[in-house]
Amino acid sequence: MKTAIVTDSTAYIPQEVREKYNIHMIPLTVILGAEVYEEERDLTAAEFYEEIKTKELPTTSQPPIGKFVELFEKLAENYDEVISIHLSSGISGTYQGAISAGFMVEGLEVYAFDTEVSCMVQGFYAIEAAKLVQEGKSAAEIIPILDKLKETSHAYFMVDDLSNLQRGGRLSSAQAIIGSLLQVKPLLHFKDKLIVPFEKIRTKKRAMKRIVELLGEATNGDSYYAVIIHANREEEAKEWKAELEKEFPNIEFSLSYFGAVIGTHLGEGSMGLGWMKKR
Ligand code: MYR
Repeated sequence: MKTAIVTDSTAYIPQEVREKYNIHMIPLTVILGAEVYEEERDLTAAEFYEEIKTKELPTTSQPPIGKFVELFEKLAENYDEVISIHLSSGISGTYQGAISAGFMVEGLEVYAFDTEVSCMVQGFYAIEAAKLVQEGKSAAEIIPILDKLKETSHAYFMVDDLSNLQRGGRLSSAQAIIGSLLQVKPLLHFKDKLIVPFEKIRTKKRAMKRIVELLGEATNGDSYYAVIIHANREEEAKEWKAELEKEFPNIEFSLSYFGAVIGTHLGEGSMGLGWMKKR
C-alpha cells in the first residue's frame, strides 16, 4: 500500500521540511487588489506583509476543486491512497474540497483529516503522518493515531486588532460579545472547529503570560512539540522562544509564521503558541 500525505499551505511547513518528509502541498489563495496569488508559491509571507502596507484589505479563498482533482489525479499515478490534512473545517471549505475531489478521482482512496486548527499545529499532524508512512503504516492505521494526538494538542493566539477576524467572519461569537472584546486583547482558541474568545485579557504581555501558564498545565513535564507563531514579528517571537526553552526543557520548540491567508484574517502583529504531545 503506497500512501501519500497532502496538506494545505496554511500549515506553513517550510519547503525543505516538506521535501524531507515527502509532503505534498495545495495552496490557498489571497486576493490583493486586482491580483490573485497562491500563497507560499507566488506570494511569501514577507511579500504579503509588505504589500498590505499600501494595498486595499485582502480576501482569501480555499483551493479551487479543480486543483485538488489535478493533484489527486497526479498522485493516483504513484500511490494507492492519500491522507489530506487540512485547516479547521469550521473556518474554511478546504477540508470539504478535499472530500469532494476524492469522489471525483478514480484509483486513489482519499482520507481527509480535519485538524480543527491551522498553521504549524496542522503542520505537526502532517509531519507525524509522514513519519508514520515512513514507518510502514497505512492510512487506516494512521488516522486513529492522529485522532489520539488531537487530544494532546491545543493552540492559543492573540491579535492586535480584532476587526480583521470580525470582517472576515471568522470570529464565532455574538456581536455584543465581539463589541466588548474590541477594547481588550482577548486570548483566542479553537472550540468545536471555530474560533472563539478564551479569556478577556487587557494586554499582550498578560495574554502571553497566560498562554505560558496554559502550556505548563497541559504539558505537565511530558515531552511535547510546541511552536511559536508570529505575524511579521520574528524578533519578538525568537525572544519568547528563548525564554520558553529555559522554562520548559521537556518541550521541543520551533518558530513559525502566519502567512498570507491566515495573516489576512489575523492581521500583522498577531502571536500564537500551539503544542502537541510527542508519540
Ligand atoms: C479560506 O478563505 O478558506 C481561508 C480562511 C482562513 C481563516 C483563518 C482564520 C484565522 C485562523 C487562525 C489560526 C491560528 C492557529 C494557531
